[in-house]
Amino acid sequence: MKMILDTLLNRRRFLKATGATGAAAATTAGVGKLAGFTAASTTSTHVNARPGGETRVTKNICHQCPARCGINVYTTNGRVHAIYGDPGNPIANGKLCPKGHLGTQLLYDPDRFKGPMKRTNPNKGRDEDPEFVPISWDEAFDIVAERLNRLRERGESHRFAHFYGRGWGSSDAGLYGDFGKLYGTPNSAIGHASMCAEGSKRAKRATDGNDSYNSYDYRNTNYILNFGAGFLEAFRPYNYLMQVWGHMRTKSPKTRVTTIDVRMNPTMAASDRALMIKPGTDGALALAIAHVILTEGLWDKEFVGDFEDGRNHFRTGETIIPDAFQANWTHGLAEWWNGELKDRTPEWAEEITTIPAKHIYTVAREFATTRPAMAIMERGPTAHFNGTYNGMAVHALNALVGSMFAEGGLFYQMGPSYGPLPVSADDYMDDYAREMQGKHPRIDMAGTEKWPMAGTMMQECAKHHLAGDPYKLDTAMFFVTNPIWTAPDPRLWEEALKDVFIIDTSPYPGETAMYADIIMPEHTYLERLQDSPTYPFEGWPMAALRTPAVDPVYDTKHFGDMIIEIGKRINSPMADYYRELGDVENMLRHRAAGFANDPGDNGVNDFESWKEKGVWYKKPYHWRYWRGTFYEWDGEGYNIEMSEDEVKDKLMPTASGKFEFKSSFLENNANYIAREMGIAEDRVGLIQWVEPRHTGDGDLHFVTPKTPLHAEGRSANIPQAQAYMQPIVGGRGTCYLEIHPKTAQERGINDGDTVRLSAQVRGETKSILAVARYMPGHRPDTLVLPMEYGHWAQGRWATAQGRDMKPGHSGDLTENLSDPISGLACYYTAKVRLEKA
Ligand SMILES: Nc1nc2c(c(=O)[nH]1)N[C@H]1C(S)=C(S)[C@@H](COP(=O)(O)OP(=O)(O)OC[C@H]3O[C@@H](n4cnc5c(=O)[nH]c(N)nc54)[C@H](O)[C@@H]3O)O[C@H]1N2
Ligand SMILES: Nc1nc2c(c(=O)[nH]1)N[C@H]1C(S)=C(S)[C@@H](COP(=O)(O)OP(=O)(O)OC[C@H]3O[C@@H](n4cnc5c(=O)[nH]c(N)nc54)[C@H](O)[C@@H]3O)O[C@H]1N2
Ligand code: SF4
Ligand SMILES: [Mo]
Repeated sequence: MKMILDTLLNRRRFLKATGATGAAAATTAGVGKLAGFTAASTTSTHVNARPGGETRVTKNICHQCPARCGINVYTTNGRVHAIYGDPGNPIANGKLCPKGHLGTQLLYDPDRFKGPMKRTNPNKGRDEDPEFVPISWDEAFDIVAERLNRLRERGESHRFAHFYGRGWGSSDAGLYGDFGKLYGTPNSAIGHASMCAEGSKRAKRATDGNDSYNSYDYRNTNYILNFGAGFLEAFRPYNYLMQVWGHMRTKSPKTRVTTIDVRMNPTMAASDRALMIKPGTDGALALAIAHVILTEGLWDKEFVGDFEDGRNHFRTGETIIPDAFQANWTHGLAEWWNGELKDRTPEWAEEITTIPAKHIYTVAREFATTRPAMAIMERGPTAHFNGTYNGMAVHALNALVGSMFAEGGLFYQMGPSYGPLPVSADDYMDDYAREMQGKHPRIDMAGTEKWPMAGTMMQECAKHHLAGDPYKLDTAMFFVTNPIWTAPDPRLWEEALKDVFIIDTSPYPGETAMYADIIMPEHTYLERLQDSPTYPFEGWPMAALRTPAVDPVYDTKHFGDMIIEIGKRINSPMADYYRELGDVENMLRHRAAGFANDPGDNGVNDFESWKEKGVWYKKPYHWRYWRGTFYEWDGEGYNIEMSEDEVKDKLMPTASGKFEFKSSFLENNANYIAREMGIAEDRVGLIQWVEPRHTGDGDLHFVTPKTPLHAEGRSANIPQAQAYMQPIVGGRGTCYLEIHPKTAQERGINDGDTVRLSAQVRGETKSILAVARYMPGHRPDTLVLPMEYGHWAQGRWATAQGRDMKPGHSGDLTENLSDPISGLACYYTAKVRLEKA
């Protein structure tokens, strides 16, 4: 295997594509760029003799995680040599996380693709050399367009799919919807959200009506109850969270933090209280906390409502008379109490979560009496079969303490004042495109009776393709996603993608690229022009812009321009649409035109000033809840009192217009939930305890968290990132399986031993190897292996078996099971067996 990879990486692609063979010499563009690059390096030798040669600073956005920090990129004589946080960017504030600086390694990664290529070996597999040969961009676009035109002629355009992951903004992922509509496929695009963090979004959709992650007013909060969010290593925006952590922990009063996790991560180590929970049981804990808040009369009466007689009638085990409770901004509390919560005592929760009841009482009282307080969560509680219900129970705590839209509480992110595009896709639809609308389901079946509440189900696509149900894919184009490695049970994807024509746009030789028929390498983020409205942050709108720091190092293109170029070649009116759209820069100029009427706080009012400052933003947030009433900003203060209808329309778009403890969203799908989750139909709306379903058939829980140097699946080929991968246990240049010493010793495993982890996947035993590292801080029943490892492609450092053994890929032990409601893949729900190898 290693030999084949070396061959792949070093001989064929590099030598050919860099122009060392005759074939490459034909691709003039590639060679030209490369020659330019070499010349620049030569010049820099000359310039080095004059210290302080020309340095240019360009504004960009880091692409290594969804935080989207604004960066200043320092380029001297055509070479990027430094990246710092942009002091003018409100997320970065001049700072970066440890990964931000490593952008130069991604730009100058020696394993990058040097230009477009096509596959000449028809056989696909881990051990097959794709035998790529360089082609021109025109040839690449023509090959793809010809396929797409042929599909359209045959009435099979739905068999083309776009897959994407970390794409942002109107200039790349934003192009998908119109492409699908004009071309005639429901599969533009299948996003990776169901393999990421969709659970917390759906929990919010089901309770407060917003299908979104929250924005948070951390600066003003006094208590954080953190359910399984890696606040100091992953949760977004990571860099900013570290900054605001400093503020929260030094202000007066100091923000108290209680962390609920299954292992001693940096966040838990830095918190005031640690609750070491059994995986998949956060819902039980949150319900018990709610139970204490109600029985002890600690809820926020102005937000939630109160008993008519002003007395507290919530008593453990006793129902209340529904009419006796007068709800205010909430819906269904009496039914929730009577149907679920009255029995959910801390003593009950102790049995399920293993957290002592007395700690649950303490935390519940602390949380409810230290205001403002918020309960936050991410993949910990949600990447399980019961994830949406767990998440709803956590989010309900925010309603109980009156934190929705309150100072020191939670909001929803506003969008930027973008201008419209110069053309509207609706004007370019032909009869065929109209006919295709709604004709076929998506290949992932999201939004159908199979997954009615899921927005996307990428992890299902391989299975569906193999079964030909709902149909077989013909052609697929990938953009910053690599499910053949990152999906649960990725080997199924290796099977599935063998007979699909694959177009990969990765600049790097990842696993998808090894299966690709056409390589259309994208610019890295330091080489491209791209917009990005902020990921949910403090609520007020913000949109950053990335500008190229250097000319493209190789013969690459912007993904948005690839879509436009393909669109222009489709035999339909859509070709005209894309000709009118022009290119990415033209689109962004139209977007920026919207700033003229709404200049940013930093003066940004057009494309040029956006480019210069790198970010447009406009404070403050427009809405605020204060002691029973919602207010809207009038330009000077939160002075406009909102009606119930306005609150429903703008802030809590549920059926009731209130925060729902009894979810109408779930009740609308009662039949499905009852069938899939075994819950009585008349109970599905209640926030409730649902047993997790663990996969793998082992005896030890298995989690694969993100570490600070970890950039999803993308940092594995950065040796500098690998060098500090596990700050707590000292994983250097490798990655250890973190294991409680007691658990290890019971199995005769010493610190440093090689171990075998096994799990049942699709009825078969699958195993990976890893090196054990004692970690007494973790739960003894839980094994921890960060997911970055076990690549079989992606570059020389990602695959090399260095000094220490690199572990296998955690995904190989992860069954493809999803939360039926959110569709989120249950990455944290496997149970595995462990033995000395
Ligand atoms: N450094 C870094 N930051 C990132 C990323 C990255 O790759 N690197 N990726 C970004 C992406 S794509 C995402 S989706 C987010 C994810 O952000 P998070 O969800 O915050 O990160 P994770 O590490 O997936 O999971 C958080 C924690 O859940 C814990 N956990 C597992 N099971 C349970 C459980 O049952 N209950 C509880 N309470 N905890 C549990 C894990 O031990 C882990 O500490 O991070 C983003 N930020
Ligand atoms: N076992 C296990 N698996 C997991 C998780 C887990 O906890 N455990 N976590 C999951 C989570 S939260 C997420 S978000 C997913 C992420 O999984 P994916 O969506 O697959 O994303 P990545 O692995 O980060 O990157 C995918 C590809 O993008 C390519 N790429 C990098 N930069 C660029 C670029 O600038 N342009 C283009 N076009 N391509 C680029 C890379 O080469 C890589 O092949 O993984 C999930 N997978
Ligand atoms: S938190 Fe780090 S990796 Fe994420 S965008 Fe910011 S600097 Fe980049
Ligand atoms: Mo993610």
